Amino acid sequence: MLQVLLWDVDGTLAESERDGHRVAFNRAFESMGLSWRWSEAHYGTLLRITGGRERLLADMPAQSDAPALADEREALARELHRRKNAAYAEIVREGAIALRPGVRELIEEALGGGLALGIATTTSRSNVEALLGRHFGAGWGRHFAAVVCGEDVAAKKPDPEVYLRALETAQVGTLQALALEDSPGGVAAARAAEVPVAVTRSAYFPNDTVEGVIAIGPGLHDRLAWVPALPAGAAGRVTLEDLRHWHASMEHVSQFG
Ligand code: XBP
Ligand code: MG
Repeated sequence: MLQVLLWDVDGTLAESERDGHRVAFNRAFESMGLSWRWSEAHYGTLLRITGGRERLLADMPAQSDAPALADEREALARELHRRKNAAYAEIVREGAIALRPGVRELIEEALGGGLALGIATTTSRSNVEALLGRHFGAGWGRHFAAVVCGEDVAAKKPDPEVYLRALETAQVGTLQALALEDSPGGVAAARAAEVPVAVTRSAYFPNDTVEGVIAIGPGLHDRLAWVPALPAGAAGRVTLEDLRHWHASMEHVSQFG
C-alpha cells in the first residue's frame, strides 16, 4: 500500500532550472569576471549532467579561458557553485520560482490524508531549504519524513542512492513509495531503486523517452491528460486517489520521444 510520496525537486516541484539555476549560474560567472553565459538551449543540453558543480566541470573544456589544471578547475567550480547557490536562494526569495500547478494541493492533500512526504533530489540542501521555505514557511521540514539532497550521497542520480536513502530514512519498503520525477536521470534513479515512479513532464524534458513508469502526464494540474487514463471522473488536478489508483494497478507504461 502507498505510504510515502517521494518528490524530486527541480523540474517536478517547480520549473526551477531555466529561470532559477541557469540565471544564477550566469550571475556567478559575471561576479567572477568570466564572460561565460549559459543560454536556455545550451543549459538544456547541460542538464544531462546532474549536480551543479559537475555541470560546471563538464562545460569547462568548451571554454577557452578555463583553467588548464584539474585542481584549478575543481577550485573554480567549487567557488562558482557556492556563488550560484547564493544567487539561486536570492532569486527564490524574490518570488521568481513558483511551484508547478497542482503541487501545493497534492502536498496539502497528502498531509491531510495520512500519506508521508519525502524529498529525493540531487540538488544542494540550501536550494531545497530556499524553495520549500519560500513556499511552505520555515517549518516545512517538519512535514517531511525524509529529505535527501545532493550532499547526502556519494553518487547522484541516475544512481539509485538518493532513493535508497530516502526509503531508509522514511522507513518504508520500495513498494510503499511512489516517486514523482521529470527527467530521464531521475526516472532511472527511482527505477534502479525499484521505486514505482510517475513522470510529470517538464519544460526541459518534454519528449524524452520514458520507460517502465506507472504513469506519465504533462503535470499535476490536469488529471485527464495522463497515461494510463484514470477512471472517469471530474476534470481537474491529479488527486491522492489518482496516485493510489496508479500505484495499486502498477501498470508499466512507456512513451518514446
Ligand atoms: C536537478 C539537478 C541539480 C540542479 C542544480 O536536481 O540536476 O543539479 O540543476 O543543483 P533534481 P545544484 O531534479 O534531482 O532536484 O547546483 O545544487 O547541484
Ligand atoms: Mg528533476
